[in-house]
Amino acid sequence: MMTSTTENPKIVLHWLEQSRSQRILWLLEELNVDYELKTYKRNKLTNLAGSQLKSIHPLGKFPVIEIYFAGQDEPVVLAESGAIVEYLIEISNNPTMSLQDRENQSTTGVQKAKFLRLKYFLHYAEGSIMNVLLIAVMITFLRTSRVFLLVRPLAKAIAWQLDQQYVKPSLSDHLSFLNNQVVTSDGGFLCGENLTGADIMMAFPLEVLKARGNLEPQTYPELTTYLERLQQRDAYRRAAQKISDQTGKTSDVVL
Ligand SMILES: N[C@@H](CCC(=O)N[C@@H](CS)C(=O)NCC(=O)O)C(=O)O
Repeated sequence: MMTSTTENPKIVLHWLEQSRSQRILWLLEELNVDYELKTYKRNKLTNLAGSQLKSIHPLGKFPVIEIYFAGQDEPVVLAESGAIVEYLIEISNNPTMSLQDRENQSTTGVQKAKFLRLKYFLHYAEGSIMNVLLIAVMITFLRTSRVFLLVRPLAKAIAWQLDQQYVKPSLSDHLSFLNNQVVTSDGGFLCGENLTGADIMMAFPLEVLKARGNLEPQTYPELTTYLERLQQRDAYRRAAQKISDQTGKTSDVVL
């Protein structure tokens, strides 16, 4: 039974299959935070979520958490996985993951540089690499959608051009950059020897890259091993198990 206080509010996670929501479920398991899970399915034809979540948040995008503070009738609704990750980490008082502690303890230039690296990746995941991946998804859509026969060659030509001129070179830059970041991180994680919010945020785009065949083990060996290391964590597996128990499906990405 979940009780709600100001420090330990009740958390409800709205989770969409094969989506970014999985990173929040994984984080909740890592932090050992009590939560309630509500699962949703994608539309089989459009692969979208439709309006299922719009009564909770007007944009209807996943993940969303509802935060029930003691003494308040209405929950606070929080969207954006980066904001959710930062918030959950702060309320859990996890000493190795807390951003606040890290910032306060950063007195030397080296510590400040490490803190800023973590901040950077918390934003980079949604602000940079996911944008390129979204365009890659649109290209696949252009190539495979059932547009009128007459415009099909045009759609394919646009897709090819976008892929060659923008997506392929961009993804190659991002993957080389990330592989190098893993090599220089001074530990098994993206920002050192402990798991941080940066790893939670980055697992999803890396899983998409792997599923699409862009993350090739021969070309990016350290990045590949890093992702496998994340996927082998107990909390990561517990989160995956939770999904298969509750929905009978896997939590794999589809993008
Ligand atoms: N930047 C947002 C992106 C949210 C987002 O686009 N979520 C996708 C899931 S991966 C979604 O809800 N898609 C369903 C739809 O668009 O209908 C975040 O990080 O939370």
